[in-house]
Amino acid sequence: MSEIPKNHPRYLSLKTREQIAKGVQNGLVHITGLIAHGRGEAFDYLIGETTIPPANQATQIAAAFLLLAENPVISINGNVAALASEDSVHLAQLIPAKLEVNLFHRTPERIVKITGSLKNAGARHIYGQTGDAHIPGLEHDRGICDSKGIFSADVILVPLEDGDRCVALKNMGKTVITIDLNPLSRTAQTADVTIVDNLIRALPNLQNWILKLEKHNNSTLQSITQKWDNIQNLQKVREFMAKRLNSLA
Ligand code: PTJ
Repeated sequence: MSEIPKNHPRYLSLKTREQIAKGVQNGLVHITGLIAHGRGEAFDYLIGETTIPPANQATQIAAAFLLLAENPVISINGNVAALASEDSVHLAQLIPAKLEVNLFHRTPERIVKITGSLKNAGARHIYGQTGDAHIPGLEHDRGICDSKGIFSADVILVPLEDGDRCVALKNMGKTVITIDLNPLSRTAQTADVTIVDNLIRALPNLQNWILKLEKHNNSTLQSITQKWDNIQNLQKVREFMAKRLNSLA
């Protein structure tokens, strides 16, 4: 990998890109994860590569849902492991929540590598390694999950998810939180809480919201979640993008 000078104006973006490319080389990231990342970069450009107000609001709501949950699970795929193993593990410890490897392109080798990355980041138990349950409606290996993990989760955080799985999880009656830079994706439209932000900003922000909200009792947290309207928040994101594009035109 080439050395990126720290004073490069696009240092963070380039460093993140290198991390994903390295993830492909070391087997964490599926080759199509590069395409997913590129799409994410394009949308990040549109919001100015910063956490915009509606994303921050969605992150606060996500924290409230995760704190109220009885069996919260964070789903980990290759891109998430490559970009944010440490932040994912830290978040799981704060909530506390379970971590489960759940892959679109599932192979035993990738499961071992992603599990290893989470273990190196400090995780003790990682669900999803063998999988003794199946998400109804999802064909083949994409539906493999653990009965004590995703299968029985009440609230699930699925960063960078594919639309099908989000719909299937919703059909199981779960509260689905996603982190997706594309506000138009099927996942973004289907989830209960959509955080339109880069994973690498959203996870530390989510950690901060957990620390702020954990002092509150359940009825206060419930009153926050009850008022939430995800469709309206996505509208605010699109308006932000449109205004920003107009101001630059
Ligand atoms: O590791 P696997 O096998 O489970 O595969 C993972 C990928 C990401 C390849 C797979 O789930 C996939 O193909 O996803 P999609 O359908 O391309 O959706 C990924 C979404 O994440 C897109 O809407 C991107 O805009 C968005 N995205 C990409 N990078 C980021 C992101 N959102 C937030 N932060 C990012 N860094």
